[in-house]
Amino acid sequence: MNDFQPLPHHKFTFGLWTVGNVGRDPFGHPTRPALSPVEIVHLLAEVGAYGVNLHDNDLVPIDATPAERDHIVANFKAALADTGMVVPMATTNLFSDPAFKDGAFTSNDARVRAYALQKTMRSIDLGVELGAKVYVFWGGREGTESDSTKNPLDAIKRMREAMNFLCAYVRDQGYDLKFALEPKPNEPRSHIYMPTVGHMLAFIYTLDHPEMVGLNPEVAHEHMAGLNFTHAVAQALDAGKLFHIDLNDQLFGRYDQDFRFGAEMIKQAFYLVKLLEDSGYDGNRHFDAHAYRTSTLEDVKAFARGCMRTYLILKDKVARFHADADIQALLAQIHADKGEFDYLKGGYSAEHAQQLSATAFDLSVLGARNLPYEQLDQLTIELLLGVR
Ligand code: GCO
Ligand code: MN
Ligand code: MN
Repeated sequence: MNDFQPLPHHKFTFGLWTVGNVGRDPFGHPTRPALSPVEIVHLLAEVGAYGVNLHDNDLVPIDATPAERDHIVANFKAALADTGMVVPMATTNLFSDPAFKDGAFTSNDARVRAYALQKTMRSIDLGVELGAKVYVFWGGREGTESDSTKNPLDAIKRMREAMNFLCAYVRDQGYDLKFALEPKPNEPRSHIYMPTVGHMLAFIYTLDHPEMVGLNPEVAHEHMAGLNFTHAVAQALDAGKLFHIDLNDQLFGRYDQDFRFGAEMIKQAFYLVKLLEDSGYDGNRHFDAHAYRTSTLEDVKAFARGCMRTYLILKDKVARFHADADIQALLAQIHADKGEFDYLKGGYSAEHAQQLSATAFDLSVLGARNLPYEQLDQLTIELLLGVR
């Protein structure tokens, strides 16, 4: 009997900012009290998470003295030791302070760009001290409202220079750390540079050390752009660049919702879990989501449990999909292949080209094939609805 209990090997993680979200939105004040980082570690341990991720300032206030920093970090490490929680990922807050109102690495102001680099170096040091192996970059302010204000070519160049500088810093320190870039199309800027997984993937190959840099795709961000998230993740996996993943849920065409994983688009969530599980992805499953603004503490815990439980239920559905005789029979029918074109798997050769040129294709036969996709999709829906 599968009880859908989260276990450490599932690698379920949450950010301090996720279950710590106080319910503030652009129209209203917080609806629940702030929890301290130590309280959040205990909450996450209680609900069965494996790890906790953080921005530098989720833990250490931006104006803390070095002594205050050391004291806070020591308390946090004690909470990790008490609970067995780990810190697999860390990141920098380059968006809250008004200094970053026109971006961090892409700001028009060289002083802001330099400060962003310095802040990130310190935050990388903190992340490594806490054990992080993945360092995320989400450039929420790296964009514009008006393109009169910034030349996009300058912005992309500045972003590249920043990544190259920080990769070199990590190498120079001898840190065992990879970077994961997180694209988002908009919010909080009207337009954010390199807005989707595809854009960011292309950017990575322009860096000095592309082998150190991969992606942190997020469900909500591709959905905000109206894109198929599973296809985006597949492209990252295919390139060997899925270094991390942010799971949540989000309807197309809405504000940045950050809902509980699987809360809205259950079919898309199923195909995503199927891809992650079938591909053997062994990184963290990080939930970058928060509870509804209407929730109080008990409901925040239910939110966190719900993210993990839905993932595990969908993982079970994936196993049922693979074991379902009717589904597998349809797939076998769809993929039936007499092997007459197996020679093309060997790629191009002059003989293959000649053989192919000499082949006659009967388009009426190809066009008349029965593709039982309605049947297959209905069986998938019935499986998800729990009647098979
Ligand atoms: C958002 C982003 C952030 C980042 C976080 C970690 O839409 O606000 O998803 O939550 O993931 O800053 O880099
Ligand atoms: Mn997001
Ligand atoms: Mn995110």
